[in-house]
Amino acid sequence: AYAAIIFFTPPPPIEFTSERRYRSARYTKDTAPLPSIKDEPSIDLTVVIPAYNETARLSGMLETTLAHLSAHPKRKAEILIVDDGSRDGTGEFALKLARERKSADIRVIILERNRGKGGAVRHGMMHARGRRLLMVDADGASRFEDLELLWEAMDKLGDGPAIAIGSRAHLVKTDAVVKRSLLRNLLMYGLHTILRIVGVGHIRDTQCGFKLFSRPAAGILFPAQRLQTWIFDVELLLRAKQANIPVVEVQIEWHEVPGSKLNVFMDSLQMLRDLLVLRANQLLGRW
Ligand SMILES: Nc1nc2c(ncn2[C@@H]2O[C@H](COP(=O)(O)OP(=O)(O)OP(=O)(O)O)[C@@H](O)[C@H]2O)c(=O)[nH]1
Ligand SMILES: *[C@@H]1O[C@H](CO)[C@@H](O)[C@H](O)[C@H]1NC(C)=O
Repeated sequence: AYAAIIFFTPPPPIEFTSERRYRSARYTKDTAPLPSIKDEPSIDLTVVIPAYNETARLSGMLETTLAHLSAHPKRKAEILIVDDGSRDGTGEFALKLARERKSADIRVIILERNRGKGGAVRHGMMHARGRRLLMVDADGASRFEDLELLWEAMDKLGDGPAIAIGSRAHLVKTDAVVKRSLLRNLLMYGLHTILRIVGVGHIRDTQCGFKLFSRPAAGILFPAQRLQTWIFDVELLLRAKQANIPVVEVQIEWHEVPGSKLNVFMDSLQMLRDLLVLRANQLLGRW
């Protein structure tokens, strides 16, 4: 069993030198070095957008994001688009969008190899400048304006480590979820059962792609994060529980967006494997 755990445990992520640099409207040809999560914050908010093959969905999502951010001019914000080794030119496309919107602070980081959503989010968080850090999916499934709900919830948690996460649990009985395929819903209930066993049963929706971290919380969680795949949220929430970081769930709007790249069968198997890897490594004290 021990050998199996070692075998299935992913190695720590390798960061290529090129991935420590970003491009932007100012740096289209060359690149500039990225800061570290260990540094002091220099702006109010970082929005991390993991993007894999997102040329179709990114521009609409970015549009609403920028519209909302410009409605709050006092809050200095940056957008970090992390191209997760896409093969459809997402990085170049993101850079084109950044050039079109020069006034916005958009940075594009291109990962050499595909890591998975967890790896892409982690990478963005490790190189963010914000006092608060938001992760949000590139598909625009969440309503970006709901950032304000997370923001207020975090204000109540104080200045230390804190997490405010979007929750879709209140939508379970509504069309948004009922209209999903039966298989997807069955898997959702299966996942809930396993999550209770893993130790994050107190969180009603672990998988929502809309989560806000205070910089102290991000500085504790992301350097330690090991899972690069879909289930990395669970690892973060479990680590938060162990570190006594307060987590508040906030109800947000959500609508299914066509074009999901989640492969229901294969990715469920992978999630199950990674949950076991996570729990086993924790029980053994390796993580
Ligand atoms: N599929 C996939 N998405 C990735 C990867 N790396 C980063 N992402 C990003 O992760 C986010 C979520 O991916 P989606 O394919 O939209 O997932 P989804 O099934 O729509 O998830 P829900 O919106 O929660 O239903 C998107 O912003 C992707 O671009 C990867 O390796 N594979
Ligand atoms: C990403 O795009 C490339 C090129 O279009 C394609 O070969 C690959 O299968 C895509 N990956 C996913 C998961 O859709």
